[in-house]
Amino acid sequence: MARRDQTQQETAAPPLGIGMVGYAFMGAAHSQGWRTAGHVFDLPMRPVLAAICGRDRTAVEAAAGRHGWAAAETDWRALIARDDVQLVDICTPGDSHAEIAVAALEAGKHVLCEKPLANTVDEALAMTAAAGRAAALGRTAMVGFNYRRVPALAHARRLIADGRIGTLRHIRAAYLQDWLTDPASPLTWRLKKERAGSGALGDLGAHVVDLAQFLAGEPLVAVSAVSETFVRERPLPAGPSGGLGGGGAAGGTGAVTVDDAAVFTGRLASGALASFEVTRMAAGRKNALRLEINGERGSLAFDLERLNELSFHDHTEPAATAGFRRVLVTEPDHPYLEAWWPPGHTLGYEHTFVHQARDVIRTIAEGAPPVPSFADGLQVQRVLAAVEESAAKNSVLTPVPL
Ligand code: SOE
Repeated sequence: MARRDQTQQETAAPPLGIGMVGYAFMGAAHSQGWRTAGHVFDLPMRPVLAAICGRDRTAVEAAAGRHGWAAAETDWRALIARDDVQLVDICTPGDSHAEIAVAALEAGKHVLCEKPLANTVDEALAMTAAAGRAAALGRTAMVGFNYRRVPALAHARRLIADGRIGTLRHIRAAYLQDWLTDPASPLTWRLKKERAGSGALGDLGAHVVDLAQFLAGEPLVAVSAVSETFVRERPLPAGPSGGLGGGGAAGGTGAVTVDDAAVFTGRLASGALASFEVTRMAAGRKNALRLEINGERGSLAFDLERLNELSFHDHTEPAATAGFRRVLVTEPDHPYLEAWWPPGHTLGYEHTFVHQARDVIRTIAEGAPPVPSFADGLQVQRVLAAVEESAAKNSVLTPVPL
């Protein structure tokens, strides 16, 4: 691994002060990204973990110590106002994304915002407009679709763009988790519409919709959906939860106001067909994000639980020897792999956040257009809204006669 010498980097690269709002699961993952990126990649700016923000002083100070932040704030407005913060990283539930992002951009800060960009299309529109105004002043606004930074998926995007599987016909996507299978699992914020916007759809569907559009290089133009809330009442949680399933129950129950699962089909601009399944109730599936793309010249397949691998079938090869083969995506000329370990020494989930930090910093330093931009996040939001609209209208369901 081509580790950079810290002292040399400190003198060579100007600092970029990061201020992060939120310190739970995503806060921890992003912290790792900011901490590590400058030690692995040659970066034009040096990320400095200036301050982290959360409402509970004791908890946020503990998080600052654990994750390496120099200071802790309990008010996000105070975080934005700090002179040592040039980039605001938003890792809060979706209901606060728009307010924080717009305020940060208007204060002249760069912004990285966790997915889904917002809870509604209107919020995403306001954020995208603010990002447009800020871009004119040289500020970057990026949305945290971290799975674009899995080397195998970035490699798949390159292969598709290079025509290696030809004209696209199908995208098959599933994102399956199981942490809500137990009806006794508590009613955390992820199950409340006013906090999370939607359920498996916004949480997991946002990732696979973004990936489908990213890989195909074109948008979804129509969808048809069904969704379900299998467990409509759950125990109230004992306290705030940083994890997924939450801690214990407090006594009493409350209503689940989001979907547990959604299944939808879609048509891409080129006419290719796509299918999606997202659920947090697929018993035994922990973080199974699976994609298969079929083109007229070949196919690609990916499974996040084996994220160093990409399956590739070249349909132009003689049938006698053609077939899916496993490409181990750990070569130095694979995306993001130039600075990591020797071939075969694999990466994991957390590296996507290191790669994200790398890309954000390079984008800011180069003044390049952000990818994925808030406009990309808005496009995903529009797809999610269309899925919800279709699922709400049972008219899209054509009954099958018994
Ligand atoms: C929970 O389902 C979750 O943490 C998502 O919110 C993340 O975006 C995904 O990366 C892993 O699962």
